[in-house]
Amino acid sequence: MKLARRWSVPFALLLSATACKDQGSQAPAGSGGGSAASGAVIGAALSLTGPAASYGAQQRAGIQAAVDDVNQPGGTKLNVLIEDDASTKEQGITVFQKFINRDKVSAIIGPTLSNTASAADPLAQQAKVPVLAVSNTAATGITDIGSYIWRDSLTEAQVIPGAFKKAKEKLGFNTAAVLYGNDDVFTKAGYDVMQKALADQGVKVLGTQTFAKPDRDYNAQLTALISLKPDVLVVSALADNAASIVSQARQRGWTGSILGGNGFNSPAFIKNAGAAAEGVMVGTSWNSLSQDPANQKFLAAMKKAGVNPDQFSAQAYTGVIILAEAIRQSGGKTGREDIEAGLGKVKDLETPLGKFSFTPNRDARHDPSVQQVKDGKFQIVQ
Ligand code: 1QQ
Repeated sequence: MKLARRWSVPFALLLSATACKDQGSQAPAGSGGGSAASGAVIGAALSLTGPAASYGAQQRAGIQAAVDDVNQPGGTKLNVLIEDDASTKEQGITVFQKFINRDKVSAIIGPTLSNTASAADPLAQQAKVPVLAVSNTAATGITDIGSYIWRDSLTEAQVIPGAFKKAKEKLGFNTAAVLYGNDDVFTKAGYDVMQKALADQGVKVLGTQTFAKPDRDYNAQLTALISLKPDVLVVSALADNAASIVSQARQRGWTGSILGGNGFNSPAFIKNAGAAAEGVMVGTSWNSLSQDPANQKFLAAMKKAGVNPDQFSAQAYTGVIILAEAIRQSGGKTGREDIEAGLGKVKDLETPLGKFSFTPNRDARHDPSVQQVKDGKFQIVQ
């Protein structure tokens, strides 16, 4: 493990890319956040192992690229400590405790899953440490935890209704069958939003089945759903489960369309599902085709890092940019309360996600897009 660089620059937020490079790197002892002498330290709780690891790897790359971009001479300097939340509530709590009490971070990015956030965020709220979620999309139960919890990730409720509307226009369907994970805050919340969006668009749900994250065989559920002869299959799942579900549906002879939720927005889903992923449609927070200079800068940074970017790296990169802006809005002060106050002043910030502001409830506000898998890649649906 490399130690984070430290500068004695008053009011500079020290961002060290080196701290991000080692998976599961521990905080350098004594690198407490928020002191003027050492600059501020930001903790990032990311799923580097477990079922959400494909998202965490992209998030780490996005944070690292943003740190390099922000950490220019004359710019805000940040030191981001990355820890593995292992895709679980328990490890998420442990990492948050470490960030809050030992590292004394000024703010926390993450955790990756809404499921983990629902358990860990209350600790930060209690300790008055601002949290910026960069991938939590459960519509309720995240920013509702309290005034220190913010997010730059659009919720499923902000993305799915529009995505399903566009899918209906493009694909034309009147009936659906639904499969969702019932042991995860995000997959359950996504299901609630999907059900409402289908009803609002006059789509009849012929049947609903559930699975749990450790499941690997979905044939019983898929056989039941396919026998109902729906026009479309709708799935709320994390990327690992999603890839197996889509593959097994195709193996069972399903040739119809498949609509996913945010869990599908990972190239890992396409890689693991292979040809079975073709045609899958999903709403997304990130328009990869955006010509906005902020997105072009992000794409160039990821290219330089040798990483094929996705929505999760774009949102994580944006998280760092937002924290840097919050510090700028606070006149360069990096304490917990300074960042909290600065976040409240972030408005119309140019980011890879588009012009970004927070809603009064500290949720994200920017335009979503829709993408579809074509030729083994996500392509933006115009
Ligand atoms: C959540 C999600 C996951 C699919 C991605 C991290 O959106 O848990 O809220």
